[in-house]
Amino acid sequence: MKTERSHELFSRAQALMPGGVNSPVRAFKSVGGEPFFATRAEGAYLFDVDGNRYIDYIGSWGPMIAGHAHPQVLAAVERTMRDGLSFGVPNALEVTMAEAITRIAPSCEMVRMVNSGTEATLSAIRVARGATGRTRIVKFEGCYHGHGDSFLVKAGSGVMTLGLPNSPGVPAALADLTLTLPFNDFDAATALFDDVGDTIAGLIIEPIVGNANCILPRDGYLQHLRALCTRHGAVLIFDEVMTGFRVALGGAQQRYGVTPDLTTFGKIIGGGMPVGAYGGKRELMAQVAPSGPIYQAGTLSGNPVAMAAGLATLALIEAPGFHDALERSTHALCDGLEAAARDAGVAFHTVRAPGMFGLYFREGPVETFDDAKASDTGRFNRFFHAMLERGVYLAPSAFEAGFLSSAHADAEIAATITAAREAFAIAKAG
Ligand code: KE4
Repeated sequence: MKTERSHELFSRAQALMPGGVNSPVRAFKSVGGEPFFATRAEGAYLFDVDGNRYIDYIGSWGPMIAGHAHPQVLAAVERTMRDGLSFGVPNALEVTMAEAITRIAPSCEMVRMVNSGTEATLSAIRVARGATGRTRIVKFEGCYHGHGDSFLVKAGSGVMTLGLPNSPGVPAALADLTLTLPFNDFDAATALFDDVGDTIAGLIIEPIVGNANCILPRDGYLQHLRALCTRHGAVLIFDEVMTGFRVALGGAQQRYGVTPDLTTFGKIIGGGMPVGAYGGKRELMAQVAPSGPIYQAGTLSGNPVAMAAGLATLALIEAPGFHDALERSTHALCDGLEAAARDAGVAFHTVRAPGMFGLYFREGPVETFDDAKASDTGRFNRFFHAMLERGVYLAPSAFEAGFLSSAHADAEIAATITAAREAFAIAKAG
């Protein structure tokens, strides 16, 4: 596989940007080797500077649920940008976006647009702290909520990928206000709330964990956390930056029938442009400036071009049957990979949710962070590179989820499984 031009670009990049990238997980640190540099993307495919084509199971880490460069999204961007790129005053598309989010996720009576998932989660815990007057937050080991100081405690995604227990630069006084729980452990959650529940401002969770590989909530677990937060007056925050609009149109809260007090969004609602959002109960959101004292702001929040890209993407995924089809293709992919692994005699397990999946080189089930960590990362890394050489781009970390789009059709899934048959043998050989 030709990699000369990517190599040359990466050499230049490393002298100019930390690790040669603008986001750590892109650097291939945990899987080894060097990242490829993309030139363009279309549908289910990425193309790199050396002329290689990949079936893309990352989709820019979630936004590209309708496939890359969808004509309707591009047309909306082109149409909108001709009237100006940013106004710094309200524009009608912000209202349309707020109407769409509050309609699709009715737990959000009010919403505020921001520019990233990190901004959304930072703001949500500030609202929880401001509204309750309490200071402690609860997060879950392995969950990632962006790079806000309070979240870089036993976090997942790139923090875990790089094996960073917690990040330097986060004052201990602040980190001490973040309590962590093991995901899917009912008793640990009950014990913590019984002990200090009345000091907890908010609990933030990925309702389906997508940043420690992929882990589903056990039956009743989200309901259990809902009851604990209600009983102790803590704000329940669903971080749906990844799951929102993906695992169901209304996200994990619709799929599991649990209503959070606040929800954070990102990725899909920007359609590839920088967008995040947070929203929830009116009594909480009304406390955000300028209607209330809890401050949060952003120069480009609600940017018309970003709103146009997000709204065009939401219009595509609201099509009847969109998520059913996405769920079917996710199962087809994972069933095929598991069959290929069985034929190769490799211990392998997949965790699935509509449009997202986790690959584990171990027998199932995988229901906790410790289960996820017991996967054979050496085999994953060899599998990753064998698949890349065969034109399939998986998450460059054993601790990330993969993503499908509506552009991943039978042909792409069949080609992926064909590549996997060889890649499993290579992974096993060591
Ligand atoms: P951003 O600030 O990266 O837009 O969103 C942070 C975030 C918040 N919450 C959840 C559940 C998330 O998954 C993320 C970001 N996801 C990672 C992928 N694991 C983004 C990829 C990256 O860091 O480059």
